Amino acid sequence: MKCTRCRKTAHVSLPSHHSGFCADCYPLFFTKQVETAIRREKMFTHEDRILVALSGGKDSLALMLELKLQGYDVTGLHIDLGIPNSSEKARRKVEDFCTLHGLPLRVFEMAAWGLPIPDVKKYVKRPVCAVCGKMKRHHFNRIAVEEGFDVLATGHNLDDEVARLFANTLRWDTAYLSDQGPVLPASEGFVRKVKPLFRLSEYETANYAFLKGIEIHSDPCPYAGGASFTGHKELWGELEHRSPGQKLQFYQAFLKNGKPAFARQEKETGAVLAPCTECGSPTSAEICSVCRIRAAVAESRAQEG
Ligand code: Q46
Ligand code: ZN
Repeated sequence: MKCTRCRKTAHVSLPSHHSGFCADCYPLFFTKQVETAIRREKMFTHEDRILVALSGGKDSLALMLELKLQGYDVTGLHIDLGIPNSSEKARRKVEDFCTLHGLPLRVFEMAAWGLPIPDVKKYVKRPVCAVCGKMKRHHFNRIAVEEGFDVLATGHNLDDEVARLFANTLRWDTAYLSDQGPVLPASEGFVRKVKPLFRLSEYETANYAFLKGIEIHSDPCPYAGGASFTGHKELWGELEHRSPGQKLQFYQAFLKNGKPAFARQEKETGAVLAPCTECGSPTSAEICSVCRIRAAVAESRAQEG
C-alpha cells in the first residue's frame, strides 16, 4: 500500500479513513485529528492553561507531546498511587518524558496524602479500581481548580469512549449517558474536562507514540483484575473490522442525537452541591466521599495499632 499523502510505502494502514501513511506523514494525520477534535468541540484555545493528566501510558504522553507541539500552554499532572513495583516505574517514565521535552510537571503522592492505593485494597470493602478511579478524578479536578487551570485534558481515546458508551447503553444509565462526551463543561467547583484524542483509536495513538519515540509505561497495574470494558472493546474490534469507520460513526451519532435527549431528561434531577468541609470539593453531603474514605481507612489503621 502507498502513503495517501506522498505515495511512498505506507507503514500504517487506516481502513476506517480509506487511507494509509508512511512514517513521516502519519504524525500529520494524527495532528489533524487532534486539531479537528479541539476545534469542532471548542475544547480550548492557545490562551488557556491546560492541565494534562499523565499516567505514563501511551495515550496521555502522546496527548501531552502533541499539545505541546501545537503550541498549547500545557502542564502535566501525575498521581503517584504508591503501589509497590509499579507506581515508581510509571512516575519515572513521566518525569523522564517531561524532562526530555522541557515540560512542567506536578506530582501528587497518594501516600503523602494519607491514602496509598494498597491501603484502599486492604481496608476498603469495595473494588479497588472503583475507589482508585474515584480518587484520581477527585485529585485531578481539585488540583486543576486550586491552581487555576482553565481545563483538564485526559488521554481517553475512541476505543475507551465507545466501550464506555456501550456499557452505559447496555444499562441505559441515563445519568452517565447525559454526561458522556469529549467535553464536560465547567460548573461550580468543577473544571472543564476534555478528551482531545476521542477521534483516534488505541491503535492510532500507539502508532503515534511509537513513531515519536515516546518511552511509555506499559506494565499492567498489579491490581487490574481483567481491565474493565475489555470484552466490549473486543466486540467493537470485530464490528470495526467488518465495517471500518463504525466506531467513530456510532460515537458521533450519539453526540448529535442521543446525548442531548439524555441531558434534557437529567437536568431536572440534579442534586444541590456545596463545598466539602474537609477539602473544598463539591459534594452533596457535608464531607465528600473521598474524604470519608480517607478518614475510614485512617481509623482502621489506628485500630490495628
Ligand atoms: S491504577 Fe487504579 Fe487502574 Fe490499578 S488500581 Fe485499578 S484503577 S488498575 S487504570
Ligand atoms: Zn473532601
